[in-house]
Amino acid sequence: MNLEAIYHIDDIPYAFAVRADAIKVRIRAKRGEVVRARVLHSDRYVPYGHEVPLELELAASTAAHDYFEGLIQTSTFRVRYLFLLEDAEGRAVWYGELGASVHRDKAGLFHFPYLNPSNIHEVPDWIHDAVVYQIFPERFCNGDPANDPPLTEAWTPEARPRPDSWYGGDLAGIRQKLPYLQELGVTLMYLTPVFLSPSTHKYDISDYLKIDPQFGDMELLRTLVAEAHALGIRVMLDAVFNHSGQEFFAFRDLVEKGENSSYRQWFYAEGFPVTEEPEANYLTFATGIKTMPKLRTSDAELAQYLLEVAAYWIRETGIDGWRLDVANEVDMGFWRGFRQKVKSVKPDALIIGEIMHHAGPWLRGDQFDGVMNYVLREALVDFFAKQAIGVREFSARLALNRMMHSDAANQAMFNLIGSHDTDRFLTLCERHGLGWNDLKYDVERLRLAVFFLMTYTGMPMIYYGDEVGMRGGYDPDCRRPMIWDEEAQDRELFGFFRTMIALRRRHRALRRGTYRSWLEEEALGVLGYIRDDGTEQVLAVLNHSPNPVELELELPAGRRVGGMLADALSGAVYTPAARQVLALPPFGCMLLVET
Ligand code: ARE
Ligand code: CA
Repeated sequence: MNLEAIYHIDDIPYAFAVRADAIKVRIRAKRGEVVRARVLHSDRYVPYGHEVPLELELAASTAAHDYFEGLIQTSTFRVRYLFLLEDAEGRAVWYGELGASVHRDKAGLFHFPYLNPSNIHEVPDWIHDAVVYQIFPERFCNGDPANDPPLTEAWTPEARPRPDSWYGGDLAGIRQKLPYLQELGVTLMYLTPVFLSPSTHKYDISDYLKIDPQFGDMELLRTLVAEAHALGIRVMLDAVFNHSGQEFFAFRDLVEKGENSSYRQWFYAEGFPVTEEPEANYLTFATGIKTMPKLRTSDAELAQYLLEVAAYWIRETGIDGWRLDVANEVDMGFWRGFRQKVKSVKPDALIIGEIMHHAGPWLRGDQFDGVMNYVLREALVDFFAKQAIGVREFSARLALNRMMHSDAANQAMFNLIGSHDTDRFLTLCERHGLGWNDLKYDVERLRLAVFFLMTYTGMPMIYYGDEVGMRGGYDPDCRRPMIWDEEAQDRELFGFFRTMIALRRRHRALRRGTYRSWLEEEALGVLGYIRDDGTEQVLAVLNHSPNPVELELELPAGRRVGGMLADALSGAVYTPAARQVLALPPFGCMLLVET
């Protein structure tokens, strides 16, 4: 056995509390080597030798590793454990706090000393059922021409925005389109910033306590939230606390009073007087973005101000959470206070960090619930849009992404295929068109990605307009005004989004079940996986190739239910049989559910 590959630490994501009386443990080993994995556990204070064995399940695999996991129940909240791994030849290795050994006594024991409530990464229960819709307010719908900015351009499907184009979208427009969102089936909308700011994107905030008049006012936001709630749709706003805009009162004070400003500690002035032109002598977002002076969130006074802002909008308008801009560059101590504040005002508020890379340090339960899952998006783009990786690599990348986090964090991810910061997915498909026999299959690959998103673990997020086939390259092209003209929309695609959302909402296993890879047919390009919530099992199969495939497949071993299976998409019914022949068209998919 490859001892070098075995890994476990008594910390997230290898050991974490999942409930008041249970912890999950994971252990990693070389792929294909361990045929049986067990954890032996007991209360920390019972004499050695009284440990209870628990069989671990193979939860995920990457090219190099297998991950096994299991749930340890504890009635005393004190857990001591060690692993026992066996290979195909029956050789056994013990693994504990002292490392790997063939002698149990030399391996030592891991400890989960006490399961205190604060060990649990608590996420709001409603997130499991959420389907998210992201809105860029300036571009979603213009419901009130009276508040349009002076240079508002025509809202047409041909519009191609520049960084400073205006189209007049606003809160009144979002309000008008609530029935549309309800028809689509989404249950949470996330709006990029709506506060006073000179730009179209409003990430350079002038006043954190005021809605930009181009969008509406506080009263209108309150109405929008109330009406959305009445339709079962929650609302999240964007908190931009990494930096302010240049017009923010505290920054103006700093520029005016320099060293003597009471807000000196709120920013990072590199010299005095503070100058904005031609070069900024203060730290900013990214490099040289002088419109966005960086905020010193480690400053207690500033922190208190911003926490009040966060609480204010929840109290005043009833919003259901915050998406946090540039979340990984803000002080972590600030985020801990933020979580306490937000959850004290609204215990089931959702906190989502914007982190484009691995986010483990922020997802330990003391800062965010989840993040915008750009790591997943990269895998979806490489697999579905670019066709740059095969089934096994895709599955491995999903696995690694999941195994880096606790279950709660995985469930609280905003799983996206695109956003206001990326190329649109359909455009990426087109750019990487296949072109075989003039069959491009671009929309089909978008559909397949959506099929995946709606059947995967975590919250699916739709970027406005993707559901009607909108196109667009990188910022600002991905922010074209929403296409409302039904003639110009892809209605069939809209129907597919709707169907997939409805299926997710109908099948609890798709929302709350475990995810297990089931088929990885590299040569055929077929991926199959199982979602299982303990009472229901749903099997998803997708053909990631331009060829029709027929495959005789073995239903997963240990299937609890022997009933008939039906493809929830086509309605085709399969009689129970150990082996089953399934046919999938190019880029086709099926969702087998029990009937
Ligand atoms: C403007 C231009 C862009 C240009 C950018 C940077 O329009 O073409 O690329 O400046 O020079 C907001 C506006 C943007 C605006 C920006 C600056 O929406 O239109 O862009 O302000 O004025 C990193 C951060 C991540 C951040 C992205 C943009 O880690 O947090 O950059 N995303 C948030 C928001 C943005 C917003 C801001 C931050 C600023 O979602 O909309 O921009 O408030 C790799 C890196 C990532 C990097 C990413 C950039 O993946 O690893 O760390 O993200 O590229 O795409
Ligand atoms: Ca308007």
